[in-house]
Amino acid sequence: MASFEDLSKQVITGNQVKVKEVTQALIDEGSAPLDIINLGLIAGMNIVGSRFKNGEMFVPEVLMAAKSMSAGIEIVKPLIADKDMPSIGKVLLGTVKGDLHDIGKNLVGMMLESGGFTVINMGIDISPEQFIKAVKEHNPDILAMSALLTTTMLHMKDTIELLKEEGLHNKVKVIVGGAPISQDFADEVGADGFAPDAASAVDLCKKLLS
Ligand code: B1M
Repeated sequence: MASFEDLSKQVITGNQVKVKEVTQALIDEGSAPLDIINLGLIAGMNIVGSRFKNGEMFVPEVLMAAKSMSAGIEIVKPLIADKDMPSIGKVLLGTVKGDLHDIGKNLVGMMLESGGFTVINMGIDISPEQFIKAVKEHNPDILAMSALLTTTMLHMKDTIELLKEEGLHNKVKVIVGGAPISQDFADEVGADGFAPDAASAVDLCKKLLS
């Protein structure tokens, strides 16, 4: 019988084939899709994070773990994203300039989609100018920015300032998130909200639009 522990272990070792196998087995055995993500895939990635921090794992291994986690998520995703659900709002999502981390941001996008939002995922390394251009083009209800590095998080502030300069700040709500981001930081840069994780991001977006 497949287990969440086994799935975490396969993520840690970066074994994409096994991650896919165990993910599929958990689905077949009736595990809830969100449990597979939270208790298996993310739990494994969290361990990778602390090992990376302690110098016990290195970038190539972390990348393999990240790829295997994404491979698992791709299998679970169709089970929780209900494309037929009417959209309750449009969210423009991206990782800020200079930042290549996208696993958490993609998870936020996936959860928002499953929560009924239309998500335009711009990807990584998005400059303030690119965000503004996309806001003008897509007219989203919410601009959602992710940052994982203390060196890139200040681009959130730059983007919000540019939004204000362009007279767009009243037309779109701004939310921020990512490991180094806090409510204090969000307040400081003038964001409308902060969410510590993907599930909270969905609640926050719903609250901001209600
Ligand atoms: Co990077 N990295 N990394 N890395 N990496 C961190 C972030 C780090 C904390 C590791 C460490 O030292 N402990 C550290 C940052 C230190 C700091 O600034 N304080 C770090 C570093 C230093 C670096 C490099 C500089 C390393 C180097 O080259 N020397 C480099 C920078 C590259 C760049 O971006 N320019 C780098 C590179 C990489 C990889 C490419 C190898 C890879 C990224 C692969 C990818 O994303 N495609 C990577 C990874 C995987 C990590 C760790 C290990 C894991 C990140 C992750 O995916 N976590 C990470 C350590 C850690 O976080 N424990 C680390 C799982 C993911 C589900 O969580 O992204 O936090 P997370 O998202 C969460 C919440 O934060 C939140 O919801 C998500 C899920 O609930 N959330 C939001 C995220 N965005 C949100 C937006 C919202 C709301 C919530 O609203 C808009």
